[in-house]
Amino acid sequence: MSGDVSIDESKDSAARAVGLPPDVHPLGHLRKVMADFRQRVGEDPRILILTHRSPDPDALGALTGVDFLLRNAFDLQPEIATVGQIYRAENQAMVRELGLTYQEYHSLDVSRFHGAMLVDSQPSFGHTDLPDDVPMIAVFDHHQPPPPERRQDQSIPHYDVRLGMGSTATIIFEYIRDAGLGLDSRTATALCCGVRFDTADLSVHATPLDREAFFETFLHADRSMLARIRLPSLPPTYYRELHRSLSRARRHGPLVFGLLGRVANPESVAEMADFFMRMEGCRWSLVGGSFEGTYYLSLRTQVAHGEAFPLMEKILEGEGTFGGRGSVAGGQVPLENTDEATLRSLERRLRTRALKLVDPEELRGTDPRFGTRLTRLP
Ligand SMILES: [Mn+2]
Repeated sequence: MSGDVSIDESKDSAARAVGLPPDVHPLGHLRKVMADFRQRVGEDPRILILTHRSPDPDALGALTGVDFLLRNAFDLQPEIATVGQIYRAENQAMVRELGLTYQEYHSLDVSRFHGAMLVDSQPSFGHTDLPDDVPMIAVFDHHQPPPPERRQDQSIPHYDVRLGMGSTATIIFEYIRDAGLGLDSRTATALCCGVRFDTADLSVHATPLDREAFFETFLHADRSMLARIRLPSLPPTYYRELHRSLSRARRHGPLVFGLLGRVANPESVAEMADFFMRMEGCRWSLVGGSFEGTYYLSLRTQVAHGEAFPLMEKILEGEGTFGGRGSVAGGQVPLENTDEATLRSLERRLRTRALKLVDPEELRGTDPRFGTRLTRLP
C-alpha cells in the first residue's frame, strides 16, 4: 500500500448529492429538522442513537460524538443502544478505556422514544436493527446507499450520507466544530479512534475534512488512552484463531483467501482480511467464517486493484447482504442450517466465484484449485 495521502476535494461535493444537497449547511439543516421535530412532539423529545451490529471504532466514535452534539448544541439527553457483542480486542479496549455505556437494544422499551438517529449505517442495511414505530430523524453515514428500490429511508428528514468521506466520525466532527463546541478529551479520543480506524491513519479514503478531524481530535485526545486502545492485551482464544486462520488460508496469485469454517469471534474475519492484505504482492484478500447462524465475509483490495464493493457483489451473486466503500467490503449470508454440509457447500460456492475473478495467468506456479499454503510460499 502506498504511504501517500489520497485527497480528492471534488469527492466531498459529489458525495453530498447522495444525502444533503451540496448547498445545504449540515448543522443548519439539522437545527431546522430538530426545531420542526420539537414543534411536533414537544420541547423535550427523547432521542435514541443507534448504529450497526457489533459496532467498530468508527461507529463507537460517531455514537459518542452525536451524543455530545445533542447534549451540548441541542440541549437533549439522548440514549445510546447497541446490538451484538463487541469482539475485537481493540474495540473492547475502546469501550473500556472510554467508559462507554450502552443500552442493549433488544431489551429496550423503544416506545419511550420520540425519534431515532442512526450512525455509520443506513436503514436498509442487513447488519442494522431498527425499531418499526420510532421515526428516524437523522442518518449520518459514509457507505454506499442501497439501490433506490431497496431504500427504506425516503422520508428521513436529515439524511447526511457522504460517500467520499473517510469516516462517519469525521462527519460528526464537522457538526461539533460548526456548533463552536470545544471537544472534551473523551469525545475527542472516541472520534479520533473512528477517523484513524476507518482511514488507516489517513492513508486511505482521506479527505481534507478527515485530516482536520484527525489532527483536531488527536490534539485533544488522551494520548496514553489511544496507545492502550491500539495495542490491547489479547485473550488466549485470539492465538488459537490466528493459528487456524494461518493454516487454512491460501495464496492464489494476487489473492490471499481464507474460508475459516466456524470462528469463535466474527470480527476475526475482518481482522484476518486486513492482516493478509499486508502480505507482499497481495492485491486483494477475502476471508469468511461462520458465527451463530451467519456467514461473515470481509474483502480488502489494494487501491490499484479496484473497488471492493463490485468484487463482493460478484462473490455473493445475490446471496445475503453486503456493503462497502473504497478498498473495504463486508458481507453476511444467513445460514438456514448450521450443519457442516450447509457450511461446506456455501464455502465451495464462494471459492468457485472468487477464483473465477483471478486471472489464470497469475495462478501459474500454484495449484489452481487449492492455492499455496501461506507457510509454504517461496
Ligand atoms: Mn465507518
